[in-house]
Amino acid sequence: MVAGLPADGQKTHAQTRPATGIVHLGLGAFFRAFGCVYIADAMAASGGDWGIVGVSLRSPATRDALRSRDWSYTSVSLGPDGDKLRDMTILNDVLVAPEDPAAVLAVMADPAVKIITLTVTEKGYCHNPATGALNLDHPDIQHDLVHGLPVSAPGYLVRALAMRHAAGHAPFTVLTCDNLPENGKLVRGLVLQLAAQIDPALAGWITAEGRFPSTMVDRITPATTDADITRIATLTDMIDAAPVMHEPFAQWAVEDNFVNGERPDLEAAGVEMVRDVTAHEHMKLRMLNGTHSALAYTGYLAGHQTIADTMADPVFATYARALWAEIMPAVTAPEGVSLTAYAEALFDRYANPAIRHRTWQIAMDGSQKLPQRILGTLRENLIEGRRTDGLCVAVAAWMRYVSGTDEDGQPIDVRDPLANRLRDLAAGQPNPADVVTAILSVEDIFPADLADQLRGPVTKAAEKIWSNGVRAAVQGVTS
Ligand code: CS2
Repeated sequence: MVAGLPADGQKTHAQTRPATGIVHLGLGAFFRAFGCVYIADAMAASGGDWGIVGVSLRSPATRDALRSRDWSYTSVSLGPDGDKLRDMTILNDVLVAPEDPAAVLAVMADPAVKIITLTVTEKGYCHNPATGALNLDHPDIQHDLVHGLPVSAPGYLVRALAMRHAAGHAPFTVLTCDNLPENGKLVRGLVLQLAAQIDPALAGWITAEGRFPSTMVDRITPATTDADITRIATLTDMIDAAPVMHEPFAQWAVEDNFVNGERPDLEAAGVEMVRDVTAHEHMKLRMLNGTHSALAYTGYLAGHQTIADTMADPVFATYARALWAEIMPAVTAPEGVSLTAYAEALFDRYANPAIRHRTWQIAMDGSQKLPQRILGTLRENLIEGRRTDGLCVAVAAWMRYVSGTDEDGQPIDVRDPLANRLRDLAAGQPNPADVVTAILSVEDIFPADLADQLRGPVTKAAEKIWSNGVRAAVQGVTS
């Protein structure tokens, strides 16, 4: 078996590739398991030149892994009736931005490119998670304000739009696929804020001509492991260093608002094209991502490796149901959707034992995730006098998690842009109430009025966790 050479001697797919119409920023597993699949289906149904150039904004690892198969990779759906493998040939090239930022700008500025898709994770937008405004003090934004060759995602968008403006080309559509509330509106605001600092005329042009549809994206896609690579090699008799593993389920809702209406035939691939995606987004962020984060912090602290392991523990299965009961009153169902059925489906998706989605992976970047996943629901439930105990246990468990030591006294590898600050705030506090007060003072996460309201109930949950353990605290939450 030789890397890059299929055992049966098939040709690579260079000859059959569609021309590039999309540049994707942030080429992780998720977009390759999700957007690439939908876009390939759209082209299979209706044609079009929607090949994709992927860009990694930081590490060369994905590019290096994909290179040996000439950017093709296997997408593996892990269902109850076994694995379904599909060879994906939609990527035309993969660039690593820090190696050659000018090459990235050049392809983004190419008028044949109509859409820039993004999955750069919450922190990649360099915004303040509590307010949604661009963080002008962020080192990457500071850099991008003065240098023509950017480092941040907003920087790439603005500099490439400037090149298109200067050349008299239409702008591209910016299609963000990150789990942020009203993500299109958010990224539009960030791009306009940065553009206004660089060139007010550019900002005016983007305001008039730019399009930033919001989207709701959903497919559970754990990070690929070495064991996955070995297993897929055995199944295919071919070494693929970059397969993607995902659940069978996928849902994509997109606002139909593209520059000159130019886009793949997404409907043909099953995408819901809608006028306003807010209801879908809120439902997904609060009911899926909110409970995912809650189960990640509590499950991790209770010693569970994956979400499926966590759900196999009856105490946590009951907790998950209690969380959905708590969250549902703060969600307006999209037309034709039953929230109860949505929650039931989530239960089954989480319990899928073939999906090894590590609690540690989901626990990353909590400071960037909590506001839209959990705090919005809490705020509304507090105002309406509804239950908040399940989500307060989740917030307290996150505080315990970011303090950096687990319930056995072992260090936790906390990955979060605010990790050091949060750990220092927690360190040396004499009791859980003080940890809660210290962490609630971080206004990038907790606006002051919300912090005041949360202090009492989160302290109560923290006291339970610190004295009896997270399992007991979770057990105390019943719907
Ligand atoms: C997860 C998401 O890692 C996380 O924070 O909650 O990646 C989640 O799996 C997806 O949003 C599902 O669509």
